[in-house]
Amino acid sequence: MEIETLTRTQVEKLQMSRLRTTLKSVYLNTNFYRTKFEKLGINPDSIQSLHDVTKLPFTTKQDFRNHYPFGLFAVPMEDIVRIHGSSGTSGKSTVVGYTKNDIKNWSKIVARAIISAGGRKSDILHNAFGYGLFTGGLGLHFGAEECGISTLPISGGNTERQITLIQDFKPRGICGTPSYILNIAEKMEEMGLDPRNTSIEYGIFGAEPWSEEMRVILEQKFSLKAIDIYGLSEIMGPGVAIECHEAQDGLHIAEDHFLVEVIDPDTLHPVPDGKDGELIFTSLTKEALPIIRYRTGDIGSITRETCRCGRTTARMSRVKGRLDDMIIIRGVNVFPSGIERVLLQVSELVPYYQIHLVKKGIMDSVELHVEVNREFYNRIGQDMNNAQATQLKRKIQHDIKSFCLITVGVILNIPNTIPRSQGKAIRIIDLRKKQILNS
Ligand code: DLL
Repeated sequence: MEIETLTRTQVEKLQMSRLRTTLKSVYLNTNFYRTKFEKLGINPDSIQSLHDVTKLPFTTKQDFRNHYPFGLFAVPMEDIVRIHGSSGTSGKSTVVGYTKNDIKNWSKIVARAIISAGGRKSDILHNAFGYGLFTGGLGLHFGAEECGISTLPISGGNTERQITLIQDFKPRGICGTPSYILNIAEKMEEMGLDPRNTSIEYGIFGAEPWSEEMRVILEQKFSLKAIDIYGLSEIMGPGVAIECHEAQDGLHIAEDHFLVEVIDPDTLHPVPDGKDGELIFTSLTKEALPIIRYRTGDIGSITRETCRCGRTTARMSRVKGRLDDMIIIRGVNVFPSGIERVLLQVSELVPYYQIHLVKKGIMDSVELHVEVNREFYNRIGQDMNNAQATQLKRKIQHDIKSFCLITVGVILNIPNTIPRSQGKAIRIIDLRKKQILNS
């Protein structure tokens, strides 16, 4: 697509003109941004180049909560045609809205993303992202329809039925959270089916952090190409960025709709390309909910080098983790994806795990709950206290210490005991407050 091969000057010219329109809209139509701008002594004309964006205020999840439900909308409710929201597990849910035009743009962005992943008009796409308030299901759905793809709105859950439909309908593509797609593979294996024998050639996976090791497992299990898709409801939903099937080397950002920055989350200053920091997005075309410098809490880096596929759009790295999920043990910072990378290389384990944060006296510590595979379980005579099991625990502790630099407790679980995900996997269970309350 032409827009994906513009020169940097052309991209920036387009972004600047769209940013101007967005700034005028938020200044005129939302009390929230007008007040923020006035406090900083700026107005839309203060931004004369893309370098000036650092003068603009940030927007945070808390701002969404403070203006729950519709306080950040820049158009009257009669122009809103769709509302989505987050699950609200960590507070009041985040509510987002779309005009007709926003939905059209979003569909086009996701259509472009599906093509980038290797999708074609003649495909059937098995869409196992959850339908509902979550943007995953409907986001992929409208994009796939925009491509002319036959879209199966199966949503998450009811895994045996998903397997029947995969066998009967023979989709070429599948999408869902990586953890749920893994769950489908496991169920197929339990049923005596080989996931490698399905018709599926590509998978579009995202909505949660996942590692290169998880990619290898999914690609081998299903014999497919696994493509990473990124997005967040506050900015739009899935499709903000996606890998290309040609290179699978960084996620191409839809730069005609979103302006990306990377900052140091402590100093809030920009960091150079290639260096990790917090990803910040500004929407450039949204009508209902234009957002300025949203602090995603997601850690990654960007590059503006042309990709092997020929696209010139800026690419972001795989998200390493969310600031909220960062585990800090005795001054060492670790993301669950770092722990995942180690666990997924241990051949005696299945790729399911949970990280429990607990208090040992006054110290925070980490307990890794992992699950052994059936072969190992049978080999050790189903005795989780025997010498081989103890040796395995020590090996995992050692590997985690070498790679993540933290000491953890390891709890081996018998097969089929760690909860399987139907959508976004819950990796971290924080038991520290509970322990304090109970003590
Ligand atoms: O998860 C939108 C989405 C749906 C993206 C389907 C991709 C596919 P939220 O529920 O608002 O929206 O959650 C957004 O999920 O800030 C990241 O922390 C995380 N996330 C999303 N995609 C990825 C990814 C959707 N590919 C939050 N890798 C984001 C890592 C991701 N984390």
